[in-house]
Amino acid sequence: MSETNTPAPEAAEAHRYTAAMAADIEARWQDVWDAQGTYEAPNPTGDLAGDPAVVARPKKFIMDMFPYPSGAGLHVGHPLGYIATDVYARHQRMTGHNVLHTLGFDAFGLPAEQYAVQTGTHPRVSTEANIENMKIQLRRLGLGHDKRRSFATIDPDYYKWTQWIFLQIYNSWYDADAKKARPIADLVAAFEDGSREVPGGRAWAGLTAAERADVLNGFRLAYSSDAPVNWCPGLGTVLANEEVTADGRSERGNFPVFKSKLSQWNMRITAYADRLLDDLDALDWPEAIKLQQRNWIGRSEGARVDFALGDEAITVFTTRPDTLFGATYMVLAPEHPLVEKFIPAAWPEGTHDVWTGGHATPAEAVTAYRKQAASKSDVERQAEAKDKTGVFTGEYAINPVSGDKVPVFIADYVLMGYGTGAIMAVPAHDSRDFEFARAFELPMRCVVQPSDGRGTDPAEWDDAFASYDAKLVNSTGEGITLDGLGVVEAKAAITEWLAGRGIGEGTVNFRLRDWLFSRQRYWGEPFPIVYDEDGVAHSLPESMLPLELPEVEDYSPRTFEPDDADSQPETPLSRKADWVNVELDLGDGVKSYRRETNTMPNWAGSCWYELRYLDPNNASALVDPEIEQYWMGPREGAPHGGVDLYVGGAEHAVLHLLYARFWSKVLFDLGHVSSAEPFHKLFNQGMIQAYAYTDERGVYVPAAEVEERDGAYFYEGKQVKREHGKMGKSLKNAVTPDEICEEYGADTLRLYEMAMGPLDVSRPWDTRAVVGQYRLLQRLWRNIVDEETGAVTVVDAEPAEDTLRALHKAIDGAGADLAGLRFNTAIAKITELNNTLTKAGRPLERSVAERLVLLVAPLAPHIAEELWHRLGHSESVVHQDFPVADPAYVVDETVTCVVQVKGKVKARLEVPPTITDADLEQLAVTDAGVVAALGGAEIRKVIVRAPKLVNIVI
Ligand code: ANZ
Repeated sequence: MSETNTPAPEAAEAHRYTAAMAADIEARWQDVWDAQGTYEAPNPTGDLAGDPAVVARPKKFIMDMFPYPSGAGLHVGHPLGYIATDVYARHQRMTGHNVLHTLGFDAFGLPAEQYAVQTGTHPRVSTEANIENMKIQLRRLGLGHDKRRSFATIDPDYYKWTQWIFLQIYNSWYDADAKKARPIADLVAAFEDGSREVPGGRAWAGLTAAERADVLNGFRLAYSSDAPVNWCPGLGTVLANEEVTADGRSERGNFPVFKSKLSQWNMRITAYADRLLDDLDALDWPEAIKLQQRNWIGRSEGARVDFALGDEAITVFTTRPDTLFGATYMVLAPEHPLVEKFIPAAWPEGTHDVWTGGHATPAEAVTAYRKQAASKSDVERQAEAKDKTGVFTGEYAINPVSGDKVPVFIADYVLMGYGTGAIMAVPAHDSRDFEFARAFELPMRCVVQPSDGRGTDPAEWDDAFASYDAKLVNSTGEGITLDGLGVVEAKAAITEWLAGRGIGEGTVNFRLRDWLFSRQRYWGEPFPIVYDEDGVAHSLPESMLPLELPEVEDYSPRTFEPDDADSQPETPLSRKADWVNVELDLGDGVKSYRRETNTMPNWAGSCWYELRYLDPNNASALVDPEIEQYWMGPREGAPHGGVDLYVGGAEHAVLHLLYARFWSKVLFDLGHVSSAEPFHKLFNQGMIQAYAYTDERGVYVPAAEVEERDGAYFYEGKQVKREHGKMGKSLKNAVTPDEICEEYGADTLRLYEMAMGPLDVSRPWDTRAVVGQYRLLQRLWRNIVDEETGAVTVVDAEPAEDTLRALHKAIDGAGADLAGLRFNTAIAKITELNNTLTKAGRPLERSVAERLVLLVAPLAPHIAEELWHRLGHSESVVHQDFPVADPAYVVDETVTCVVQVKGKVKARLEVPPTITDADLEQLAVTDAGVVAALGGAEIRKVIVRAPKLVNIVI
């Protein structure tokens, strides 16, 4: 590293591209762009309407996953995606598109609330300060955002519409016949006129208001339920499964956690399971993300089968009804409600010791086991490696096809929330059942002939035989045999047999659960819901939106004695009595109501933000339909519509991306938008990783102060160990974009981040490598500006052939790379061109210099704008046309093609190596020498072997 990057004081370098020069250029052009609204994208109508000629261009809506404005600000890992979309957006603008690119802030959330609890600062105050800070950091990067369209999800003008959408969802139901959401009023009308039966067969007219509300709650797409949740009195809040430890305590604080039935809001996303799955096919998303969504939705085709137990029937869900003859026992989820109904007073004669868990009676065993199971999360219960536990209920059911008596167990590997909460266990062919049967010494029966060479006695196996690719055996019963059938045929045959007897049917099951939508938090959107004196929920009319968050003194939920299981959460909003208790006229006179005091989860605001970018100031609709149609509507290649490019991290595969798809579909069904999908094309950028260093105690030391000597690393003179990790505060290895901008300028930072590797691959940050891109910009500058005088050195002359070849090759390659998000290879091609021009050692011709600047413009917009103006232009480089390659100069070599007539060589043609057969044939048959050789004879056949041979038969 011989070159220094601090500005040199000598006059000789006064016009050199240095960090100081970059800082000046960048600040200057950022001001000009803001003042001139350079990045403003016109809408076809409304307050952001603009130049119809621009609106008439093909549109491109390019988006980033918007940031949460954290107090720590940005490190260089954050803007990777923002720079990538910006480069892409700039290239699209230069290739004739009306480009919408902006960035807002996802600003509700826990960190601001926790900070408020600790410091007393209102979350709005700290969040807005963080947003301001982040805006300064982002502006410095020269991102071409339409700033008129930016907002934060905490703006009342924005969350008014989040609440409005909640009401749309609340006031609709899913019509399974029409396969779409419809207004709840349609359902009420159908109940009233009897065209649809009220559940339970009662007459609508005979129901009280509370009963009607209850019935409708069972249909609404946003509904309240008393689902058991993890209640932690010591923390005063409910917790997600992931926040509870294996022994049933809170991860934070180690307090006991209880399953408690609390009234919570839910979204009926399960109604859309099929459509969420089907519509994935037409989306241009990474396959890995589609797969994650498919697995999360988890569509399983199988059957329900009834097993008789006395007068009761236990219904199981199975994906393998073909293995019914192999079902040698049953398992119910510990919470299964049927269990109470049938447990006998005493263990039946001959009960195996290991089945009882050492308990004196089935009732005692069940109670003890339930308690143990309640303290585990679903994830833990299903963990593959876990030892299988369970206990016998003391009862037997009847296998409907073999007639065998099968013992009924409860065990925590069966979940209440999936299928029917009961399974038929087929230990020979299901690995979980196999392990359980081993542990409890239960019989196993092989009913699928193993195709891997092992025998049919499961007692000799090490694991279950689970393959689908085999034939059924041991499966003959009264009036049915499956023996010899393949799995697929056997499934169909047994399902039909069961259905014929009314003891089973084919069914589809989904893993997807409804979305728990309320939180006991302050810093979120209030629900536009009030309860009347009978506890019946009512929605607020649109005229009362936004329902703003009230000011409170205390932002934290109330906590209780840690073991006070009967306590109830007290949300921060519930303490604000004058806000909670209101007198309202909801259309039937002024009455007293109580407001809902939960708030929405932080996912709500990101479920629809793409729509608000389109029409951010619209006071009468979430978005004007014409504007929505223009930017988002269905089009060729995107049958469900959606954003043209959405870039963000792969960690959002199932939460945000699924929720946003769900809201889109509801809004689409209700006719508010023309797009049924929010994001047509998704791209996951890689992560910027960074080296971290630990001392001999394993403690992280500041990475910036570590020195390298001969491949070893030293901090304060002592050797430290280098490892690879995420960038951030905790590993003491964060590098801020501001530092890099300071040292080299934003254009260098942009180039470095884009040059590090393919966009979707994670890459290690290396501050010492940044200078490489800085030097590229310095050479670019030197190719156009005299460093001593500052004069532009270009000449008005025709470029030489070799220069044109280098130029057009770079234009061709880099242009395709920019359009294909291959920014690293685009930079490599531009670098090569710039080096070639430097080496030529002669002044650049103006036409070459200009095209070089245009090539660089999407990647390093500030220096490009400066050079463009110095080259004598007064218009911004941002809206210039991207150069177009002349194909004649793109192919660097030609190949010689021989043309034969009657087997004799009659011509040699110099052709591009990529010529097509058709073009080559055309060239050959019109070549003067060939025409002469043909002498007017009729051509019978032309054999073309492009690019080397043409053989003409006459
Ligand atoms: C018998 C059987 C035989 C099964 C066999 C599998 C293989 P997916 O594909 O994920 O939908 N199951 C059903 N309900 C369950 C619950 N509530 N908790 C835990 N396991 C449950 O899985 C469906 C299979 O998982 C079902 O098919 C059932 O086991 C089990 F050779 O039934 B199977």
